[in-house]
Amino acid sequence: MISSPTHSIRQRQHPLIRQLADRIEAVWREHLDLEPYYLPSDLGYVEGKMEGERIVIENHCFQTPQFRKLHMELAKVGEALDILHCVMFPRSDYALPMFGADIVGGRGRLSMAITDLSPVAGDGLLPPDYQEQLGSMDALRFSQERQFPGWADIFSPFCLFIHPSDDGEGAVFVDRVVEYLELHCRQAVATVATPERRSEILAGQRYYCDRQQENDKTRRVLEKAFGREWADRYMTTVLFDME
Ligand code: BLA
Repeated sequence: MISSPTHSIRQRQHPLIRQLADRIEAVWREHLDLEPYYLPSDLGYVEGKMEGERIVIENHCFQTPQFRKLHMELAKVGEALDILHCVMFPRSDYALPMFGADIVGGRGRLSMAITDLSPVAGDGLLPPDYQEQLGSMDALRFSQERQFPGWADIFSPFCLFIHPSDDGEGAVFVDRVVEYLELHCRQAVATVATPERRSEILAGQRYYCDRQQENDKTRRVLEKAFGREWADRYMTTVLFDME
């Protein structure tokens, strides 16, 4: 395992993953006041071996006045698996939902794409402004929606979870991820802190992270390359950590 970047894996990712990574960073830069966020130094860039295939993980992190951590991760497992993972963790005095996206592809095709603005409020609902704006977006139809696993009770009714049938659908999906992200950034900078809701928000974020940590598919990829202990540390301190 090494932890010093040689060169970015972005250029070698599926074109839609590369494009989404660039667009996510552009939206963040346009709307938010970005400051660096430092991961433990051995976890920013990591390489491992999985059944003879090289796995490379590259993390990009920032913080802002509204967000404790903006995290985008690009991962590549040999030629078989390209992954983009992104989560925005609001500070606990901002009653904001969790933006999340996970796109998996490989061998030139996308196999899974999910994005959501997930509620963390005690009533389980998105703030009214979010419901209104998400509800007024054109409904999209994808040819193959995917079935949610059992742990996925954290997602909102606006969650998109699909198997893109081709790059055309993939591109429609990517555009919608960017729309969710822009909505979220505009809302976030207009949101007033509510420190009195801190314990409610922390409980909601804790529930979100606990459920996400039950994703065996992610865990298995990491365990095979880095072992059980490392995978657990990574899932609880990098992918889904708490304030
Ligand atoms: C599924 N996530 C997956 C899959 C892989 C990963 C390989 C299976 C793809 C498939 O079934 O076609 C892998 N994702 C990773 C890895 C990392 C990663 C290795 O981030 C990190 C190194 N997952 C998230 C976020 C969401 C999410 C933010 O990280 C949602 C907002 C959801 N991923 C999610 C869901 C599945 C998935 C719901 C399907 C799980 C299932 O079908 O059991």
